Amino acid sequence: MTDAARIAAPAPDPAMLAELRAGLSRPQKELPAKYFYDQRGSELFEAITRLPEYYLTRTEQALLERRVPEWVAGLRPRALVELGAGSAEKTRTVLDAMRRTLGGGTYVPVDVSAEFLEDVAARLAADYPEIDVVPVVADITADFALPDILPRPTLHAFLGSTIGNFAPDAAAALLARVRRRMGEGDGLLMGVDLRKAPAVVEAAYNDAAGVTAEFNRNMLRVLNAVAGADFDPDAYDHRAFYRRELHRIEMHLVARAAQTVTIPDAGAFRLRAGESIRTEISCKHDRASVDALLAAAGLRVERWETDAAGLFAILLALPA
Ligand code: AVJ
Repeated sequence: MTDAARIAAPAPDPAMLAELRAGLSRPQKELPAKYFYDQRGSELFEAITRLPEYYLTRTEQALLERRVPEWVAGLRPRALVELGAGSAEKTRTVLDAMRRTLGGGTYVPVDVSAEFLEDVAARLAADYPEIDVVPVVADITADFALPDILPRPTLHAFLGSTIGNFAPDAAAALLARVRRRMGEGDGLLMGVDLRKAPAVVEAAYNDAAGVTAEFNRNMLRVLNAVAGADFDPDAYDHRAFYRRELHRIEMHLVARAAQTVTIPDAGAFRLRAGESIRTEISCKHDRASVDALLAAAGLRVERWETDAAGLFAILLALPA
């Protein structure tokens, strides 16, 4: 293949095709949440974070502003590795504290959305001349490489309740991979969405302006672009509902009429009218469930902070 042809039509990665085929072959069809985040998906998520119903981001931001200065002053990290960095707005609180404590450091934002990550990294590098910004494009659900020489102590950050996208076993496995990179003196800063009245959670994932619905449908556009699928995004309704027994909200795309979807080299998949594809789970936690996840990963809570209404928590974890 010539370089020009490769750029025009990148061959879909076989592992991606296998993952899509497996997900669409289950009784409850499902697709991995990471496919929300192309440039447009990352922008739609940013819009979600500003919605009145989406309490998560602003609550977490206030908690970070309240506690990160003292937590960073205690740990004195020389590097920050952020998993699923997104727009990195909240990260500024941590970078400000690093700058104040040690005068600089290294920032490694890790994200699946390459384009978006480049923009964010360039903006942060301009705003923080004393910080080395080293972006890494990677899927945090797989094992990925970090720069060889990371200054220590290193603070790992996993904010925004992204841990909620993983069911408990997968969440513990992901945290265990983070733990394996950590040594004595390193820390993990994490944000978790807490259990609360289901109506409050459901409102956050069913906003009145319909931004979450567009974000959900965007996954089908992403898969059309990266896997050559032929989804008709307008043929699906957004649905999000809380499952009390599993302490999680699920997002689905519901086919309005019967659909046949073809993904070259992965197969043809049929949906009945009313059948859904699950696109995301967002697990909600409490102190006990967080303690259990961390313990399974070889970590323990050192600091824990929640807002007065008990909506959200941030925590600093250390090797157990
Ligand atoms: C970025 C995974 C934390 O689960 O709340 C927002 C993504 N989905 N609205 C979440 C999301 C629907 C978000 N996370």
